[in-house]
Amino acid sequence: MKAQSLLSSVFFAARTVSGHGMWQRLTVNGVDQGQLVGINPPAVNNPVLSVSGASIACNTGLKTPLSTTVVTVPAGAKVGAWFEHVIGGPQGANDADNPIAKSHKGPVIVYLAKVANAASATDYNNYQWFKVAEEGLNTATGTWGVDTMIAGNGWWNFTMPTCVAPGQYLMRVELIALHSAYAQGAAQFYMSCANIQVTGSGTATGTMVKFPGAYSATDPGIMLNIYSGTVPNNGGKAYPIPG
Ligand SMILES: *[C@@H]1O[C@H](CO)[C@@H](O)[C@H](O)[C@H]1NC(C)=O
Ligand SMILES: [Cu+2]
Repeated sequence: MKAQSLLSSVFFAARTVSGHGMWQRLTVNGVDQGQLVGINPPAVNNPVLSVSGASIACNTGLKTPLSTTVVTVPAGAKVGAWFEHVIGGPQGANDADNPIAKSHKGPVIVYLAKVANAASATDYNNYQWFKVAEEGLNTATGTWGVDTMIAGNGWWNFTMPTCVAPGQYLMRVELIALHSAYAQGAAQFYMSCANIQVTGSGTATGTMVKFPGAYSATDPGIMLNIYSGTVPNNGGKAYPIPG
């Protein structure tokens, strides 16, 4: 009994450390911009757990030196966001937790914040963010944004809306893992921010939020039990995407 509980706690610890992932590469209209180019993920793949701390904006413990490359994204472009288990991927087919552990069900959400100079923009908590893309739960199939990303070998793609006004932005791509979110403070937030220049003739900006500020620990999309028995389908109910 003792040995068994020790074994299961070791197993649990290993899962906790190894199951995470992070966004660390992007493509624009199919053109690969290169790993860690124009994008600043954390050095370690641990999730952010507090929605009220500074880290909820663009993560913490960022890999250095920060990339100052600014990636051009035409409004209307197809953008690919690539998640991997750790920095230094791809991890190969025998890493069952690449790009992230399959238990990590939840949405993928993309925000932009207008900045004066994306290459040097690090005042993350003071920017005004608006949402440009999201994928939550498909209640018909029981699949989440994370499932789309895993099925795409780490790629989660979206279209930059044509209406986005040209200029320099930080682009925040976020994955929220909800497997433990039945407890307050246990939803796992995985995000990185990229430096981009949007081109085009759009004029729009969306509804603005700040990080921290956009989320509350008890939001219905942040503190919830997604399981129906053992099935992580939110009981077939609509999932309210945060933000
Ligand atoms: C998503 O983008 C990646 C990288 O550009 C591409 O290889 C992949 O085919 C795209 N997936 C879908 C479903 O369009
Ligand atoms: Cu995890």
